[in-house]
Amino acid sequence: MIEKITSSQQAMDLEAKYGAHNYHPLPVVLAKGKGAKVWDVEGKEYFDFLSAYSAVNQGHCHPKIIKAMTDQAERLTLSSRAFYNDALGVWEKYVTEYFGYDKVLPMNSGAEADETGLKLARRWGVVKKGIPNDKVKIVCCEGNFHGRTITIITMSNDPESYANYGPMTPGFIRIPYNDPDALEQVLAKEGKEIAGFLLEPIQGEAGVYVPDDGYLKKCYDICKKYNVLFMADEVQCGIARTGKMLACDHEGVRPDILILGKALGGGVVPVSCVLADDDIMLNIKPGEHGSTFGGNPIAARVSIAALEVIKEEHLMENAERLGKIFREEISKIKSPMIEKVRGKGLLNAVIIKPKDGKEAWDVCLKMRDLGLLAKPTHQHIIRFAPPLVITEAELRQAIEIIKEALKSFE
Ligand code: IF1
Repeated sequence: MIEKITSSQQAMDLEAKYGAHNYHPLPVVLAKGKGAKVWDVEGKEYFDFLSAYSAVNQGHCHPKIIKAMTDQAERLTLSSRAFYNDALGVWEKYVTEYFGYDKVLPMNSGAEADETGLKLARRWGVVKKGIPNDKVKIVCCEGNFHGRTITIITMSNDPESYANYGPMTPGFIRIPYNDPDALEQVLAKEGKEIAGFLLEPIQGEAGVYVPDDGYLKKCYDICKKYNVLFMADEVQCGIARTGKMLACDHEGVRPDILILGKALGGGVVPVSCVLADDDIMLNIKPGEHGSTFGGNPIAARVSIAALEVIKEEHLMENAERLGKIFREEISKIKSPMIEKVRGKGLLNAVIIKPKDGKEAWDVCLKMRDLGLLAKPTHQHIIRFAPPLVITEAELRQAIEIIKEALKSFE
């Protein structure tokens, strides 16, 4: 029998009883979304300040993106890559010109795109750099988050991500983030067997850790010096989120391997991809990598619309301008619970100092009651990342809610 949801509690009870317990969601049940707002089952309105971890940059249910999906869905939803379809090539041309690369490999989730980037780098290392197949290595960073597969959690130093999942994948070296000397040292020592350096230009899960100015460029130059590929995971900080199309654009760095996901699909369908030039991309031959849904017609049409919206609605500029207002206004709040605010564009986080046993989770519950949804990462950090379509008026209303929530703990 298919249940009809008439209350939030009913929905939460169903998930508790029948769903895996691999999340601890904030107790709110969303039923509708539009732009920067969402509504729960009872019709209460909230500002969405998580944007599904930056997948909904274009705002919930953007009409242009929804139309692209429904138009295609009535014609052809899936061809697989066993045959061609009349949408994939159109998207491939559009997205390679949009970001300035020779080729693109379409996948679905961010993790799949990161895995694809790792395979492309290792394959290039073996075939083009001449690294012995069983020796090829990738350098990654402390505090990284690149997804949840067993190879990807191998790179993690967060036990919540990797503990008790059995043996890890060989071939990774982890160095401190925001430390170009650490990269220089490891490449000087082992560079001959290293194919790539994978990093997030801003570490999202680590709590919106923005590295020092110049860090990306220094690392890029060090990678060039040792013939190592610079691999940027822009799954979360890309697609205009930080006020530039890519977070790497703040330093004029062009990654050798660019990994995209989340908002690439406008928060409507899973679309991810890897962009690279021929020298890297064409080492994977037909039949050596793929995915059932990767590059499907709906994903292709939705992603074109999602990227058009970013430019048509000047969402980069909006993120840059409103992000500055957000950080300025939050910094003015006199609250013993605000330790620090940091971020770039509309990817921001507030570090919360616990007070009288109340911490970030309690602040998020209070903000929920007042009409704003956000969630803590690593216990004391609240990420604030609204859809990039948010208006200045909405942002200022949201800031008032944050102020009121913090004030309630005084
Ligand atoms: C969860 C975190 C954020 C990502 C970067 C790849 C991926 C992600 C930089 C993988 C995904 C999501 C996954 C989601 C929560 C969220 C998250 F808290 F897990 F770490 F945003 F910070 N690269 N991040 O941020 O993309 O396979 O999920 O499409 O797993 O709980 P995905």
